[in-house]
Amino acid sequence: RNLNAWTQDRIIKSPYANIEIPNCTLYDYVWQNLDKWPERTASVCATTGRGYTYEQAFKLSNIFAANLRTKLKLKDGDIVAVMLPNIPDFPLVALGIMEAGGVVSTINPVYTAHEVHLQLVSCDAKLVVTLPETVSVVKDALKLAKLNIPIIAVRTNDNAVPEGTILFNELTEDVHVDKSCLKKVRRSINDICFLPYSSGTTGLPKGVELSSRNIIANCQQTNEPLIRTHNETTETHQDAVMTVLPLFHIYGATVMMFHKMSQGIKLVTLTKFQPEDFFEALQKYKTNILFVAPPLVLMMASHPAASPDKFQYLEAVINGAAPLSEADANRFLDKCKHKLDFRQGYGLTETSPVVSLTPRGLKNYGSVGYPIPNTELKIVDSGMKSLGPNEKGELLVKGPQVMRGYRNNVQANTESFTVDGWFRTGDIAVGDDSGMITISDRLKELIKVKGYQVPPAELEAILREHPAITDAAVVGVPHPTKGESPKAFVVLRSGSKANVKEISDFVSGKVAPYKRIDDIVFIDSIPKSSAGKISRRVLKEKYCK
Ligand code: 4UV
Repeated sequence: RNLNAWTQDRIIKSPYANIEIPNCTLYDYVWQNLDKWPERTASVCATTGRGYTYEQAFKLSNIFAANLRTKLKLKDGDIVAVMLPNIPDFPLVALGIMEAGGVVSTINPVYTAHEVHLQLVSCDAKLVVTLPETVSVVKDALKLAKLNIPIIAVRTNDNAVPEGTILFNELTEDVHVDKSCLKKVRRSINDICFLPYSSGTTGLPKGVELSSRNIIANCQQTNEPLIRTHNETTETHQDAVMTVLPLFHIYGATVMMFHKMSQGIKLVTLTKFQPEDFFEALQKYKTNILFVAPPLVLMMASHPAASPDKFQYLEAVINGAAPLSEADANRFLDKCKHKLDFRQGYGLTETSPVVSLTPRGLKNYGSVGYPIPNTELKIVDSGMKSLGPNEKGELLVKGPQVMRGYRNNVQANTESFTVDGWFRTGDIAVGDDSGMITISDRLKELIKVKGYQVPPAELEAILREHPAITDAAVVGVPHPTKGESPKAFVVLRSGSKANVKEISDFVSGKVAPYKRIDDIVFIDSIPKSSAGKISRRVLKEKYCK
């Protein structure tokens, strides 16, 4: 490993040798080794034990793809919204859509109709896949969006299926479907296959255009022997990864699903998070790899049911999605009676997601490690001048995992990339002499609650819809278990009366539970820059100390 990471131009090079990116679609990449492990479990539900072997998953997903083309007339490049929790069918749905030439746009299954409709309109979805339990939310969203597109329901139990939906299970069981239609699919490595949503540095959530090349590159980059977190699947060994973090988020999708399936690993899916079920499943399925976000680390360190035996099979635990303190990492590690490979990854939806990862054995838990192969970093000041070792500034990234751009958003793309092609992360970082990165702050507006994105602009738009409110601003404030929580500042229309509860309920009716605002302060005016931008720093300094 080359630790002379800094170049004369103050670019931090990856210490690892470059990797090759195979020229294929993500769909082909994930299934490329299928014949090595057809009988191994691909995915299994942690609570019911329902699941699929690799061969079953491939076959059913393939039939689903053919039905999407023939019965539902899906065309190359069509967007399919997937609003599902972690279920063993998730990879069959996602890969089937890709095989049929479609693009998967994932939606958080706890979203309200208001949130779902915004994404359906923005991505111009041609189909929605969801659970029977969330069909009514999707129907309400379609009404709000004035859209009339088919809904496919994935049945996971004996519950009734709402009217007007197509059963996923029927689309995977029709073995007589003509598969020749799949030969007509024309998707290449540079076409988008995945369209998750992220607010980026500012504004509302935007579609992040990820190509097969972006995601395949990220899988290959994290296969590097010094940083990989998995073992090889062999005749006698199969790793099991616990997918407790959501598969709709890029961390779950690439790191836990696409990458791990390309390596023949078992996905243990947890649909509904209950600490006791989670601990039991860790032990029952002998889960040896676990990806976490800071609130989960805190919970594992402190929950009464978290006895050391629950963690006995864990070999690698990787934290990402939000900052974790060394003290919290150690609190969890003290609970485990055996030696664990504890790592920290850093990345963004826009970078497929992994940018950096700590190498095996590195005990600096506050750091996010070195840039992964084929990745270059730069740290710049506010005037975009490159900084050197031990100087704090905004982190910029170049690499094959960086998105093509935000969908239909020239302005956001111009703001997010420098003229010479560096992607601006909006995070404040520092690199030491060896090129090891520590994330120290966030420059961008984004709030992260339990690792989930909460874009202030989205909450501000909702607050401004309230009849008693003329102006509003939202900032993130530190929270002991969630990492951050949103705090709102509102200016009431003169003569109007509205109390904290009324406003809080108004917002809660439109957003997912983790975006709710309980902390509301009434002020006379929102401080703004001369260009009319909200001065969030001023609000934080004045009211959040
Ligand atoms: O777009 P997003 O919601 O994406 C993520 C990605 C999480 C990842 C990525 C690669 C990994 O290997 C992994 O373990 C987890 O969350 O949010 C992107 C923003 O989240 C913050 C940072 O502000 C990003 O711009 N963030 C992500 N990872 C870290 C982090 C981290 N390890 N430490 C501090 N902040």
